[in-house]
Amino acid sequence: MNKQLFLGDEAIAQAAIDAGLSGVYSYPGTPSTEITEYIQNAVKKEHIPFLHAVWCSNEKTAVETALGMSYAGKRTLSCMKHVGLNVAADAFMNIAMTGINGGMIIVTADDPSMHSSQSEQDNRIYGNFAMIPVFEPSNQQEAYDMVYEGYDLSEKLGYPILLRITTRMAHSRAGIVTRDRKPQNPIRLEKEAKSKYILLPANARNRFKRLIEAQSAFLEASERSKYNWFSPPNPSEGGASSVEDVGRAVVPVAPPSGGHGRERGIVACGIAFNYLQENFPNGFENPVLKISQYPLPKKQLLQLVEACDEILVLEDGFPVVEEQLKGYLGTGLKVHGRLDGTLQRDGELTPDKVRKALGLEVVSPYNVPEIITARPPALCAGCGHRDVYEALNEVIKEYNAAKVFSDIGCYTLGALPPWQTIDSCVDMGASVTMARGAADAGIFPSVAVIGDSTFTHSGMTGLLDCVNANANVLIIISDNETTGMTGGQESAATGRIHDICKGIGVHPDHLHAIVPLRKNHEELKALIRKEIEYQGVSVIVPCRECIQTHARKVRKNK
Ligand SMILES: Cc1ncc(C[n+]2csc(CCOP(=O)(O)OP(=O)(O)O)c2C)c(N)n1
Ligand code: SF4
Repeated sequence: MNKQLFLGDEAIAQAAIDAGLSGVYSYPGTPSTEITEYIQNAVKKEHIPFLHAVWCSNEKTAVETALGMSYAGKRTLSCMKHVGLNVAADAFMNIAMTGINGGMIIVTADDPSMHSSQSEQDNRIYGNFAMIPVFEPSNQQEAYDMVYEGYDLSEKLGYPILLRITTRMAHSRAGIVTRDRKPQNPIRLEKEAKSKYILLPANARNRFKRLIEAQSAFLEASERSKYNWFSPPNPSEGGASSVEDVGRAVVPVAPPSGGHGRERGIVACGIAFNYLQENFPNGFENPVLKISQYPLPKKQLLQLVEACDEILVLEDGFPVVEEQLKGYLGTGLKVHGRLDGTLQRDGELTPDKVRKALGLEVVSPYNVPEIITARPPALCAGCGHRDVYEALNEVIKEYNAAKVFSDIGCYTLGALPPWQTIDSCVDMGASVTMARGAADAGIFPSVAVIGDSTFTHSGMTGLLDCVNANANVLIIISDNETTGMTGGQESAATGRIHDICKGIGVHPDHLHAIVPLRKNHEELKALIRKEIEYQGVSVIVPCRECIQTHARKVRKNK
């Protein structure tokens, strides 16, 4: 038996390698980034042949590339943070129509409580929307097993699987039992490939019918899944159940106490099951339905409903299951959870919140010592973004109504003191497009500040719109030659940002490169001033490597 300590992200990565992965295609985003990084490191360390581990320009290109590998019959993975699936959604929804050939798993790492995100979003809804199976592990070992076995299921069903994890699952460690490594699939093309992948209306209608027909197989897979199980009340005791009752149960169940029993059943989804276990280390007192695979296992749900008058739904994220239960189980059954206030509607689920929802006293053994105070994030000393904001601030002060639309990356910290330069940060690429819209509305000067990775992810098309419209905007691409915010992954167009802008059609007279250093402060200010005054599209590319990425490279070379 090989047991190793892994982060949830690492367990997923190792499982994919062990399952015979041929390609991981991703775009970085906390808390998913470590999956792809782990595979990249493993490829280097173990010299795994024919395993591609690649950062793509964005999540959509990543998922589509993964589909190309699956088309050839090989196993593939694509990982992203929750908002990344919004970017990949066009591909994602249509892959549910085409189906797959080689096994395909798409990982969405959701971030309830928004520890490092601009929105809270539960991507189980995307799985439901696309009508494909969803896995939601309750612990890291399950995450490993689900990925290891998930490729077989994906190939058997002919559809991709969405693996949904949350921040705690991704970033906490557990001992993982790993399994034997399988060989990669050979290239294996399908006979009916054209009718499957050419989604012309006639084919697409057939494919959608197939997807609808496949739902019964997905439901059967959920109902038979070892990751979903119902622990019924023991009929003779009138309360708790025994381990034997649940077949694959992983927790012993204690005798009933204090009048708890069959009247209140608990549905615990994904990591919420883990939190429930934490509160009942000696076994559950209520009937429990554990759910880690979707579509919802109807058979087990009906068993739970028969055994209980009320149901408490524990899930980390949106009230996805709670809403479905309220809908399809009809009236007469009380369903509690995030919708009726038993649990807080927003924010991450925690063992203490579960405890409170169960009506138990919350005693937190961990108090944060007073000496620890909150420290707001800040740009590193010596960061090139600082030089950009210092110059920009001095120039825009000369105008009454300047607006600076920004984007997502380290440079978003320009929102905070001492700079407080930026007026927006919405979604990747929105700086350029919002600046154009505001300019159209009459805002002057209308400036965008965007990072290099964000620019190649989603800013380039917006710049083309600006060029086509000859919008009166100044776009500053603050190029630090890396994807700084997520830990310094390579940026898709390092060394080529200037040429890309030229290719998009920015006039060479209004396209400038400069090194953002104190000694160039006056020159940068003069450039900004000059280009604000130009009536049309101007782009300034201040370019200096992120000092953290640079320091990492130096350490590595030593
Ligand atoms: C759709 C989406 N994907 C991924 C992320 C995670 N993310 C936030 S900023 C960023 C890129 C930052 O790189 P860059 O634009 O070069 O700016 P830097 O942090 O280097 O200053 C990423 C990948 C996100 N917020 N949204
Ligand atoms: S990590 Fe790099 S880009 Fe981010 S603040 Fe630090 S120096 Fe600047």
